[in-house]
Amino acid sequence: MAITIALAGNPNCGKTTMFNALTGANQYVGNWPGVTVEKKEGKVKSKKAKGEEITVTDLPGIYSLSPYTLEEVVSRDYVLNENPDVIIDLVDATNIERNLYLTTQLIETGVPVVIALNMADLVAKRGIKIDVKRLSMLLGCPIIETSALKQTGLTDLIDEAVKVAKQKEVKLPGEIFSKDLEAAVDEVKNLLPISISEDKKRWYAVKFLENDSKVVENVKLSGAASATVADHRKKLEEKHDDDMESIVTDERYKYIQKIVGTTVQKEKQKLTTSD
Ligand code: BGO
Repeated sequence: MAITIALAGNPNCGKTTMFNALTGANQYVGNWPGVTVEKKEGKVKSKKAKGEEITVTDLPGIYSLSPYTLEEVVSRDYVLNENPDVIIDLVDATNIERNLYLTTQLIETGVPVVIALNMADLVAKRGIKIDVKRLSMLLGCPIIETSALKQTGLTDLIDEAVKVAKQKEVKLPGEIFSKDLEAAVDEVKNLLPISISEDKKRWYAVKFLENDSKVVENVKLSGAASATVADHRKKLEEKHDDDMESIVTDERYKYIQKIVGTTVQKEKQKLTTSD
């Protein structure tokens, strides 16, 4: 079976180092269609691939799947329209809260995600403790600790990605937002056209609530459905006294803080000696 992996992550999370470590010299560089953003693809080196034909597409480094930069649009179009078998989401474990913001969006796209918790060597060195099993359980996706620099965990990462790619069912995320927002997401899901597959509905519902320009332009809703979405948006904005995008961002960060609070013990504070 030929397997396609999308490699996603924030800028500076170690994606280039990881891509090079996985693919070695088997790389092809081009551009994403219609834009001057570099596209890199490669085949996973055979020792790690264990006989499978695995292609890795390196997505541009991004912080979010919003529609504001070319890099974000290229990444989300690839994930939503090209249907890779699995996303490897590279998370810089030394900067976990910021990196998990993208993770919470990737797991909504309906494409299975495996997290590579990268910079494991720095985590150990700095004495940061992460309950990986619990974090994996809370996020609902497998996590493999890696160091792209020291090339550790890479075979396990590819094994896990292949395993997940071969599973037919996608595990969708549990509740991330507060009750009222989750209820609105559920109702908007029911208004989406049948062209949107069940596993992608959550991502599109959130985007319709945010009034995401590209989604509104590309996915046509009936007049009545659009009015219902606008009504949900208005009620939530009034209740939270904020605009919808900020509400969603805040709630993602609150969710991340909650799960990081019970799974990550930050580095010990250095004691300063006063003289
Ligand atoms: C420099 N562990 C450690 N310790 N470092 C890592 C790891 C890891 O697992 N993975 C990556 N790095 P990119 P993006 C650098 O370049 O792959 C390091 O943006 C330096 N350079 O070596 O470029 C990696 O593609 C001088 O560090 O990330 C790189 O995602 C001093 O993380 C940086 C210190 O990796 C970003 C580091 C001249």
